[in-house]
Amino acid sequence: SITIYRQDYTVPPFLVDHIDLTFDLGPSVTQVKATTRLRHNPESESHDIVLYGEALELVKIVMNGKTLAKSDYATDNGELRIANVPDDVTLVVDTLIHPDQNTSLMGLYLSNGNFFTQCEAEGFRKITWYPDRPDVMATYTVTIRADKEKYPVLLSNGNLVETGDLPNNRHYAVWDDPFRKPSYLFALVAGNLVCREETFKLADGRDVLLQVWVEKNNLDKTAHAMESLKHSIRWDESRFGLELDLDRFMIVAVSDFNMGAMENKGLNIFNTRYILANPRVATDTDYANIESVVGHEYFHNWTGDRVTCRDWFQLSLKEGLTVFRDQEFSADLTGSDSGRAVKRIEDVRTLRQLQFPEDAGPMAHPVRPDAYQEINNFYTVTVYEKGAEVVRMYQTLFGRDGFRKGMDLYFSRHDGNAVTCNDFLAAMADANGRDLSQFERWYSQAGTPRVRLESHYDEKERTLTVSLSQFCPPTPGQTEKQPFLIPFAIGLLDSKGNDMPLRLKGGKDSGTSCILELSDASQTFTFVDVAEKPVISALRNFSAPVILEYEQSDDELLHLLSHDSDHFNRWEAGQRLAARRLVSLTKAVQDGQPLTLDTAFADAFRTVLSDTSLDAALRELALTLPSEMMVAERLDEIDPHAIHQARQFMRRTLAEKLEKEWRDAWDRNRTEGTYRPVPSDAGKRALKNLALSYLLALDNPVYCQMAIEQYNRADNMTDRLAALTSLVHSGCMNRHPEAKALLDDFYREFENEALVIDKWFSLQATSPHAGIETITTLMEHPAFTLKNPNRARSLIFGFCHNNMAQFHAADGSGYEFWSKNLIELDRINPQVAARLARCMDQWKRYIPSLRKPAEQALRHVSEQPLSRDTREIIEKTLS
Ligand code: BAL
Ligand code: ZN
Repeated sequence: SITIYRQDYTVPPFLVDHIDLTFDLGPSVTQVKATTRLRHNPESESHDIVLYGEALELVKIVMNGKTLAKSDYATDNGELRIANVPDDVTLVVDTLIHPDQNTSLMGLYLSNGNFFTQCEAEGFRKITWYPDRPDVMATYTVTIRADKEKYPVLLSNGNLVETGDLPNNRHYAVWDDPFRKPSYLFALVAGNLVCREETFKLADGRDVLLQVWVEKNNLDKTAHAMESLKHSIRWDESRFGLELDLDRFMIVAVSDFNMGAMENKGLNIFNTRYILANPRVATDTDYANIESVVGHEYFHNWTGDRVTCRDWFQLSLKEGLTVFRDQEFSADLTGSDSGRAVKRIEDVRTLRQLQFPEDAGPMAHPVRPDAYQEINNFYTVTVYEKGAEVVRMYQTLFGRDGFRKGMDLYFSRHDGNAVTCNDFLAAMADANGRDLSQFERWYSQAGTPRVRLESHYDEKERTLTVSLSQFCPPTPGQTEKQPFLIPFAIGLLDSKGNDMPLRLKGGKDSGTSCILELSDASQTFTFVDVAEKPVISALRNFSAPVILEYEQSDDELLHLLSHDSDHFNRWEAGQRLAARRLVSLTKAVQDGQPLTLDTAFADAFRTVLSDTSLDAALRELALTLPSEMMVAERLDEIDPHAIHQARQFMRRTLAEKLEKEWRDAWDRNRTEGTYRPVPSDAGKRALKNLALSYLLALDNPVYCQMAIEQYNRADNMTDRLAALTSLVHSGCMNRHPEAKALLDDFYREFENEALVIDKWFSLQATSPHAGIETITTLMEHPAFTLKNPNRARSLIFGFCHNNMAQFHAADGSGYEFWSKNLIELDRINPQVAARLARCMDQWKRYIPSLRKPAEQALRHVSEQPLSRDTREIIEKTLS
């Protein structure tokens, strides 16, 4: 495959002022006519027009009125080049495409008989030949013609300017988008859809039309998406002064979709899973995800659409920034400090669980990658989540006001343009009068930096010296790393647990929390007037995406767990206590030693559980043990079975020792009245359901019965699904026929709710009791299909990615299952397949007995014909 390098960027030889697109829609044949006005780019030395196309049937190209002969242009590897073209050109390109054969879900495709498009990153080239690159921005006029009865609704970006009837029961609509945009933001939807709509008043007094389009049977699940959209509009107005620039803003839900959602200008297209919700079918988590994804796509209108990326290496320019914005949006919407902390903890958990392993594995890449074979493979947790952490660090360094100044300058400089990560950095630097050249390394260097902390308290001098040193391990293609600029938040607790006033030597008072700026390989900071030996609260609120290496004693961690005013670090202390024990328990399992859990630890958990002054949501997070994947991260060699057994042992022991408290928690956190997906109620449900899952670890029929009753009584999906999941995952299901019947009951009840059936597959696929036979049986279920990404993900990813105990079966059957399905899925949908390929990222760290079958499975896949997407992943994983 061809590797594309960031350094090879050249400006486009021709720019497009306007494109006129006409679609004659048919499921098996769609005609596309693209009329483009091109103009030579004075910054380019080339006079060649370069168009990109894939899986297109070219009918003809007409340039300035003359039909081109085959000899007038050259095609090679998806490029069509017309050499030595005059400065001003009108190009008419006629093509045929075949939506019903398009299983890749890129370009124009069908879902439940309706037409949808997905163009990011390079899907527009599956619609017509075009300079499909993000730095070519044009205004669009789109005419859609289709059968009136089958496709009554015809949508595209911008404003609806004309509709009418045509012969043969057809009709048409013309849409005009006055904002210049790259082709990846183009969208078209045609089909039998209905919408919830509202007129909404913007801060400047303008009325805008908001619409959420769905299939008819889903109209009753659109209220939350609409509310989330209105919250998003208000939030961007008040926090960033950014207004909606269109008269109409549309959201469309589609059930076959590769990604979560897509920010097409004025016509966002969403995976149904991030739109549809009512209490019967959606969990608290679904509600929260919908709010954040609706926000995310809406916020892209400024950070992505108005200011876009110069090239795909700059992807994090829009994604890191927009994830940061959606994180802040969700945090602000909770309306409380503890709500903000809950959100922060959840986000950091995702980062550590998914991005840290990526940064330490074969696919490690900088936030701004230097090279790729297939750009789809770089929509990663590094670009998104680590990218968001990088953006967050500007705010940590400059404060909210300084960050806002940087944003304002960024928009005033770059609105309407395609720019780079360095342009964003320069706006932040200039607005705040700082040289940020060192900070740029966060964009250019891959790998998670480790920060080592050592401290010394001088009782006589009453000083505390804190030494910080940093080291970043090598990653593919980057052996040596330069020091990062790391904002390191720190606080000191006295023996009573109170925050101590901070004063750095030679500096002024800095409150009770301050940011140390670590810029050298190692640096020492001295605090003066420190009245007693403090307990250090380090890296508060996770102020930088680093791994902290700081050996604190159990006593110190217990002190932080009980008292830290930084909610994040209270949680962190509990996680460190648990992780430390999980690592030694894992070793004990491996060595055949007896497993034990100390009373001090159980008592600490008991105290948290019983501390009703703490929000239920925070208690739930604190009492959830680090995942198996998190434990694996801390070990040089991964023994999945030992990790699983260690964690199960700890869960069961905590269940036994805290049985009474778990019971109380289950009893006292029932929510009253009608279901509301608000943080306070959701937190209670989460704690109650965590309690239930601990109790079920006790293998006591009383608790099985309790779960069955919760299932039967539940008036919402959160409680129902939690009960069912606990029953299945605890093994209760296998021992009690009454419990087993619930799984069938659940299926029958929700047979017509695809998203709930996804949950049904996924909860079984992730069960520690689900061996390869169970999974194979589920694959044969009539409701299973590889063609629908959500369904494929629910079962196959559920098993391969979220069922460590079973996927790593000693006989290699899990890996064989993976390779077989990967090969099949790759023929249908390369993008989704390449994600599945990532399940083996860590194989070199498995214990030797697993490494062998893992390598076999990988080699078997690599010997097949593969898409560019999957090939890139497999080769990097094997190298
Ligand atoms: N731009 C792809 C989907 C998203 O990040 O919003
Ligand atoms: Zn995004």
